[in-house]
Amino acid sequence: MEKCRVSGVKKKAGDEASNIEKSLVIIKPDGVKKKIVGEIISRLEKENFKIEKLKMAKISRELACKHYYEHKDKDFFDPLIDYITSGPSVIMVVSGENSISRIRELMGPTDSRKAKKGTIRGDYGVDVTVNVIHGSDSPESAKREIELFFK
Ligand code: RTP
Ligand code: MG
Repeated sequence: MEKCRVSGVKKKAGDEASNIEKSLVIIKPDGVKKKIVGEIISRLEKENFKIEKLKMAKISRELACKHYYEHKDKDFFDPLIDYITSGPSVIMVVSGENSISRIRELMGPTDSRKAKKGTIRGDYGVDVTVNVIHGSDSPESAKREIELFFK
């Protein structure tokens, strides 16, 4: 009998390029207070991202410190923890093609004052601290953060 020739199996167009990633996205307390939760989710969905998990919670100081552990020695750490725990946030697992870098593009840079109009931070952020949204910055961070918030 003729052997199956795996190399002869045709893949669907675009299969090679597929890189579906999961990202942890947080609509921070200022975003919830401004009533732009729907607007932000809509922007993600219009870019064909899938909302896999979603919950609303006031992040505890303990969880916030774990999440932002990499910044623990920075001057802005205490104000950052005060800000992220100041009210309810919306916490999501979002998936899609190259979602990590593409979501960070939609967000805009950390400093809202430097973010272009049309980005989430450019349209709704206040400054370098109060900036509406968090998105994972690497596959390793995404895995760690998703386990932290959705264990
Ligand atoms: P995020 O982690 O929240 O997605 O933000 P990011 O990657 O754009 O920025 P990162 O450097 O990781 O900083 C985390 C959050 O800390 C606050 N921050 N304040 N100089 C400051 O006062 C300062 N720098 C950063 C922001 O809320 C930033 O999103
Ligand atoms: Mg970050």
